[in-house]
Amino acid sequence: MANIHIPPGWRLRESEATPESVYLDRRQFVARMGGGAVLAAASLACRPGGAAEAQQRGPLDNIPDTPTADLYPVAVNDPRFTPGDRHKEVSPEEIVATYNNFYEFGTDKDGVWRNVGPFEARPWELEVTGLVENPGVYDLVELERAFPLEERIYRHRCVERWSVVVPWIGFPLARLLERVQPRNDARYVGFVTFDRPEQAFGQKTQSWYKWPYYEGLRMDEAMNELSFVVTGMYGHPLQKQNGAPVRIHVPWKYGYKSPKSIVRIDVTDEMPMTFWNDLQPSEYGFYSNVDPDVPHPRWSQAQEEIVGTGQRVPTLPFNGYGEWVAELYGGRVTPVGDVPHAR
Ligand SMILES: Nc1nc2c(c(=O)[nH]1)N[C@H]1C(S)=C(S)[C@@H](COP(=O)(O)O)O[C@H]1N2
Ligand SMILES: [Mo]
Repeated sequence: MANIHIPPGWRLRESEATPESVYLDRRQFVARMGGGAVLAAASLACRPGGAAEAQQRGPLDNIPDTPTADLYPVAVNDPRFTPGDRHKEVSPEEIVATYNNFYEFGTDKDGVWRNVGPFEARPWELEVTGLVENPGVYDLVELERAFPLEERIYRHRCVERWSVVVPWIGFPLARLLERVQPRNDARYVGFVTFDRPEQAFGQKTQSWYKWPYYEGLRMDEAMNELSFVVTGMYGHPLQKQNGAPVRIHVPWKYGYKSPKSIVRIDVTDEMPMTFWNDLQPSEYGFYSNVDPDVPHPRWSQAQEEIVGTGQRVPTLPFNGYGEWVAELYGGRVTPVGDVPHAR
């Protein structure tokens, strides 16, 4: 396509990249949420979900009903995975549920939660295809009950230079892959998100994106103990705006490497295409490890804002998870050739 559309959030100049919410203290922020619902009602009237529903439903009211609700919260939280000395404070759920990237529901970060109403996130099937001994379509409920669920407090670092700390609930992707048994020739794992323009107005109206959203990992990355299949957050099943009912979280990579609401996992012998790499390969690589020393072509990655705190902190190589993953890349953070501007 001749015209590359850069998402609005990423078009910001360096000085403008600070999210609005970090300027507001918590009281102001919550007050604005309440007032915002009334203001937003007029513009929402023409959107799926409608004004009435938006006024009734708050940002924390987007947990789909599930017969697995009894599994949440979980008791297991292995402190080995919890961030160490820096940016370790868990972000309030009000922040994580109202400041989202999920372009299927529009590009306004604080509007996503208002637009997810029509999205039917349960029941849900997850298909595993490709180079595995046990391909198949799995009911998500079955998977939630098959693997012990645990909580992982992970840093999430968006390429736009904001970060949050989230208590996710789920199970390691490695457990699922062990169950389906990749064949010897399997080298990559691809993920594909739902395709439902009737339920996700961003898929219907933003035709310049190549829906559905797709991502991927190398097999050894996917098998790393950190790579997580997420079905819950903050002690309950996932909110729709955070990728209900099942998403991936890969904490040492930029946020776009963690696809939400996935319906398929493809095990392949070729490197899969990914949504952002496909759209803008000069800016977004396949590996996309968090790297403070490789600036985005349009902004530095040396620092990040912790959303909701007003704090700006140095960004860490591999987002602070180097001890788990540096060996996968021979010590380099950004592999050679991942993005053309990296040295
Ligand atoms: N399906 C899908 N997954 C997605 C995205 C998206 O637009 N669609 N955005 C990505 C980006 S850029 C980020 S930063 C994270 C945001 O996750 P959060 O809103 O739960 O914090 O989701 C990632 N996964
Ligand atoms: Mo992101």
